[in-house]
Amino acid sequence: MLDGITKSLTDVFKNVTGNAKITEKNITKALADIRIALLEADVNIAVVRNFINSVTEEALGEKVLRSVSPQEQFIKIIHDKLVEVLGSSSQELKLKTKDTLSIIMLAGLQGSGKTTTAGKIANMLKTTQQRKILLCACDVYRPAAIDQLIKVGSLVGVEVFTGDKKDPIKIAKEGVKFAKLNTFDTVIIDTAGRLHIDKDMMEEVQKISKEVKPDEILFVADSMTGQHAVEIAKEFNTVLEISGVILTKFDSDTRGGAAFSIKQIINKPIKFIGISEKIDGIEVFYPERIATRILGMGDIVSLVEKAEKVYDEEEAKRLEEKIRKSEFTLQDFLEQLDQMSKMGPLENLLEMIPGMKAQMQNVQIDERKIKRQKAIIQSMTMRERLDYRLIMGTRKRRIAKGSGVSILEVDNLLKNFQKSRQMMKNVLKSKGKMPGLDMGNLFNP
Ligand SMILES: Nc1nc2c(ncn2[C@@H]2O[C@H](COP(=O)(O)OP(=O)(O)OP(=O)(O)O)[C@@H](O)[C@H]2O)c(=O)[nH]1
Ligand SMILES: [Mg+2]
Repeated sequence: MLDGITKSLTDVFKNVTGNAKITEKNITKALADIRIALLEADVNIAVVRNFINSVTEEALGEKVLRSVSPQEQFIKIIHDKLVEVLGSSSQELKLKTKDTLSIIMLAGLQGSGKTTTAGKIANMLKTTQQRKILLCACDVYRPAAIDQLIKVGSLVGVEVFTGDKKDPIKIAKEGVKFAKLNTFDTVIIDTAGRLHIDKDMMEEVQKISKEVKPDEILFVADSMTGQHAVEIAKEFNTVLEISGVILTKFDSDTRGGAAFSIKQIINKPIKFIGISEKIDGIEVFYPERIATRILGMGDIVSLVEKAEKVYDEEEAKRLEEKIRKSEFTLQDFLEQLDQMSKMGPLENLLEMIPGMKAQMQNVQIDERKIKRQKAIIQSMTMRERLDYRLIMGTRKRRIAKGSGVSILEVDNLLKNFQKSRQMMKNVLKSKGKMPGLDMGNLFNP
């Protein structure tokens, strides 16, 4: 699974060497190679473009860690972006509690694995949640389809509702009724596959869905079909409220295109992957694990994570020292604001300073204000940033003009800066025991 892309990426990383920091020049080649690797893995072109852009942006703005190489840092960035593309976190089925009937409907192309997956989900919910499950056979077109579901049902040990074996919508409706009458808590509806997107068949799933209002409509996609699966998913997503995707045949030699593209293009989470033909061949989809598997570089990723933590701790100590000595300058403040725009580590940073956390609780961080404050400080000369006392009348006017704000705003920033600096110092002195301090001042004037 995903071997091709893993190998290409491994080769790319071998080539990102040197000890300088990450620069546009030394990653251009790597990014070009990654782009090719992703396209070869059949990832959607728009997804590839976004991926490369966000990696570039992140890599170039990255703080340089002393204890790891730029190569290692770069790998960590790729890893994090992969996780993001794949969906960030795992997603569970959203079912009702057992005292109310939950309905799951499966839809997808012919041979994508719907019937097999219906059995796998039934088995999973039965064994892990002790649910009482009814499988509902709504594929009346392929002669052996109903028998196949009956076989799956007996393998798992759950009942199968077949109804009149003629009208899929009626079967679904009656199946649900039957389930309610007979105290089942979950119905799983297996639908007919389509060779291509076919209007009548699409209407049929749409009708079933309208009739029984499933809690989960899962689009079942064969991961071997690569990007093609994304196009199909898009079509299904327009007629159905798809709640999640299941990628089957992940055990096969898939190039990964589907996994990479689906979440980004239709913005629906991949919930499970099928990993064998067997009834227990289903796994929760963990973006983090898949990314690590693709990169095959879990060690490096955790190494960089550790280094980042050390860096943040050192940074916090440095900051603490500066505050103590009243050396915390507007330039420091600007750097913190920069950090804050990147995923808000400032909070984390300040939290590490003893006693600071409690003071940070009511701080609301307003992006626009942060931007304006940054603009104001950026309009100052370095000398001014290092010593705010140099900023007098005419210089204030120049700064205000340079950053497109009023003089009053510049004044406010300076006032708040001084006040907050003193407050932070006091907090440190009293180790957080001083009540009533509002740290929000500095960030939220
Ligand atoms: N290796 C592997 N095979 C799978 C997986 N899921 C399904 N299959 C196989 O794929 C084939 C098709 O599966 P079905 O469950 O019949 O597919 P379907 O979507 O119900 O097909 P139709 O009812 O014809 O639309 C079967 O041979 C399954 O054993 C999987 O995760 N891994
Ligand atoms: Mg089937």
